[in-house]
Amino acid sequence: MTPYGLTTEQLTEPLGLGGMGLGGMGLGGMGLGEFRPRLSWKLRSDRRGAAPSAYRITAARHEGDLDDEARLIWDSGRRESGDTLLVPWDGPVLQSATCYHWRVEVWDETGAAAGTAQSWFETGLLHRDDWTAGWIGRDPVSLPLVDPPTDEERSFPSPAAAPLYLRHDFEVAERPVRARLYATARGVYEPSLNGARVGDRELAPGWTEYHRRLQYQTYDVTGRVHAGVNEIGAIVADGWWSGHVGFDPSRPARHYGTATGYLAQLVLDFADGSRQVVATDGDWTEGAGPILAADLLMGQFADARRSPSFRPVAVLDREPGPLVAEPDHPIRVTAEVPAVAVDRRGPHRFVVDFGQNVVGRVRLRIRGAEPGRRIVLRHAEVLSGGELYLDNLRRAAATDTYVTAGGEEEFEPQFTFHGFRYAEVSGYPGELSAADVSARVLHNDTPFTGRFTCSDPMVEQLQANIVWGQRGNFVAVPTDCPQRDERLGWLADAQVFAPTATRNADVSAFLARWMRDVVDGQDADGAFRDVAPVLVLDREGAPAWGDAGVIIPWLLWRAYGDRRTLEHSFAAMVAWIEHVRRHNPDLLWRHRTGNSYGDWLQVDAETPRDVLSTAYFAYSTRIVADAAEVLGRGAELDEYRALHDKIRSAFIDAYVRDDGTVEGGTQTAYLLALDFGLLPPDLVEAAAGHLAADVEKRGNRLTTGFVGVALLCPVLAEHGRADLAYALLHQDDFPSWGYSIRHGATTIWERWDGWTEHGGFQSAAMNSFNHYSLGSVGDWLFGRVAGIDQAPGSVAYRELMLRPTPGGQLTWARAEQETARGFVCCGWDLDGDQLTVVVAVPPGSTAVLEIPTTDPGSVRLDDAPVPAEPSARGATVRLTSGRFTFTAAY
Ligand code: RAM
Repeated sequence: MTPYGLTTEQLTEPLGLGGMGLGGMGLGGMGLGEFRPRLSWKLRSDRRGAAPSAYRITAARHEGDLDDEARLIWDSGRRESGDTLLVPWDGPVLQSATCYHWRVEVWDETGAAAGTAQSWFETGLLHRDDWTAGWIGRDPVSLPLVDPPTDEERSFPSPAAAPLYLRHDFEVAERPVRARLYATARGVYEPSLNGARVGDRELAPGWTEYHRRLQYQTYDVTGRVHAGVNEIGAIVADGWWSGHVGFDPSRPARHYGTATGYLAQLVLDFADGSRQVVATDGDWTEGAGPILAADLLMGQFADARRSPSFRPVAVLDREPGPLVAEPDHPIRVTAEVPAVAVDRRGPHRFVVDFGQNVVGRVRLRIRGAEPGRRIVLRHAEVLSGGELYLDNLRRAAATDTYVTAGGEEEFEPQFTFHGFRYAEVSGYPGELSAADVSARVLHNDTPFTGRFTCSDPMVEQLQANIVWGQRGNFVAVPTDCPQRDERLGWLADAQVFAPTATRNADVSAFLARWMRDVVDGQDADGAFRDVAPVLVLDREGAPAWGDAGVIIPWLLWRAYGDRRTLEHSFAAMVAWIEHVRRHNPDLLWRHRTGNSYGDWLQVDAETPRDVLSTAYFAYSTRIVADAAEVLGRGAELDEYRALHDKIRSAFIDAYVRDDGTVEGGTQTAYLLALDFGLLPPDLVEAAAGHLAADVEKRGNRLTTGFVGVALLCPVLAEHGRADLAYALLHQDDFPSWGYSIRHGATTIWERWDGWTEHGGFQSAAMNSFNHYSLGSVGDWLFGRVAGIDQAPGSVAYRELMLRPTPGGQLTWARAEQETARGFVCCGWDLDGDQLTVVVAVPPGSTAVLEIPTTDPGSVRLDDAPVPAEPSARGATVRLTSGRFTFTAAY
């Protein structure tokens, strides 16, 4: 058995780590006590039954010192514990800007030493006093630097708001042995050193509730600073700070501020122990450069003929403000998708098809253009009549313009992003070849650690569409969509999709960071909002929307063992329940339901809003009680268990009849009542029957919207109707996942009827082709089709419940997940009446495997008979860790 995959605060070898306190202001989590990052490791073994029994963590300032007991700065000693997850740093108080190496040593269940692994993390600037930099920017009263705007530029802000080009020369006597750049912006920025870009982050510092928390980034620039004169610089564009965000047309009001700014500090350490700090101050210069306008929604305008001219900056602010170290995976370009077709549409005009709806931007190579040629790129998710369909982008112009300088050129905008499968390139000189154009994909670079495969290409396409939807919408915050003038952190979308997201990728740090925005957005009455960060929709969140504030911290605990986010969110979770209770003393949630969206975008059904709201009130209350239990808060546990029981009784009295029908009679009404455990036990079967009957009477078709759809297949399968769940999965008549795929979808559509044969496009006012919400079925593909799930009460896949479910037209299916504890796999394969089941359980975990066999006596492991308990679904086998291949009669 060996440890591997070491992380600090759920990140691999993070540079520039600081504390995170929920809602906490201040640097590095100041005010929340000392910063104690949490250390984790995974385990693997070739031996069945391997499990950890003890661990020891040692830490040192230098890697080599880990071997020298006398030089350790922390030695946990041998701890008799199987813990592997999020063990808090217990060494000396951490210093700013310091690298710490740590090693974990593990013992197995026999007490034998089982190997070691090591890793490191480096702290950021943890204290206010570490910052000497001031905010710099453009003097608001200075004259515009550039010519009056042309027609193309008019859709952008005034030239005075052109991106800031910043520059400063500094001298050093010798090469530093270590150099770090700490930087952030009011806007989005790209730092540079001696003429070359620093780092590979995109759209830094990301988007947070800026007035509460602004993230700074740390870059290792050792080797980039030389003796003599060096030049440090940056470009800063509007981004979320002062650009167009969401559907609020009042951009001139600016959401966070009227002007962009930059704050940076370069810390140079020399061999003799001396230190030099180069910080943003009044000595820097600023100017306008080739990028004359850049906006997340509108696009970018660059004139390559221009070179920046510089003048003194204005010092905007000497206080750094509520800085926090970047706590999660930054946005990066993670893939480059080649053009699959380039179609010439006229002189200098081409339509490019990338074959995949992506989020990012186009990279274009241009050869031999005359200086001053204007090349314009427009983007669309779909075509209409062979041309770009732009209406559904609403106000998002998504247009990039490049004015050539001549010669060999490459253009890729850097301060914008678009959602597109197609791009129109006009003004291009000569023939555009597919080799000269590609789509660069960007998103928060969460490690994609899950894989689902099966025998049906259509279902595999569904999984691919789900993953592309996740990539495209985990950009800075979990967004509803990436293309139109919206791109907001909608709470319901995030909570219905989050379980699926945790299957596909390690989104632990990403969602935990966003939860702080959700909590910060809570109003004084305890209401979470519909979106976070809060920019629009300034009222209480709707049922199932606001509830994300309760559901996601609980999910992060269940999926990743992140107790701290649960702890830090707990008061806010309680306040949300109290907000609903206060305004609904009869416990039916009918008041203060915000914009009450109901089962948003349901088809041919209308789930009563109060049924949905009250079900969610009960569900969230139960989670709060469960969370209280985990956190050892007895008073709240009793309080919210009792409240849950009362809400459930009120639900039954108001909405459930003796024949098991639920008010409204819709699929979603039954799904909520069944999945949230709201029905009297003796009516469960009848209610499940009504649900199945509704699906059947519609010819195996669904009616569910955002809220119900996540529960549809799981609940049917749970109640003995896996056949119907599969019928829905394979359905390709309207409405279904398969319908969109049959019509070319490469991402999940916002609406079942985004485009139909009978109606064409849905209203352009709201019709995204890249919305992940209806992709929440992905959790079921992993959990039940392939069969990886965890027992109730299990945390981070410690007690696995493996339930492979052959069915539908599938002959095999398999899921793999690199969980926080290690590798988990479950797959099945049907060959005539012989079933093969392959599973992997990581050290320290156990599993209950249900083998769906017709004959429990036929179960064999490694070709030898193995005792299996007969069970309702066939046979049950209890497993410790290891890899196993079973066969059984089917
Ligand atoms: C739409 C968003 C989002 C949804 C809300 C109710 O505008 O795209 O997906 O949650 O409405």
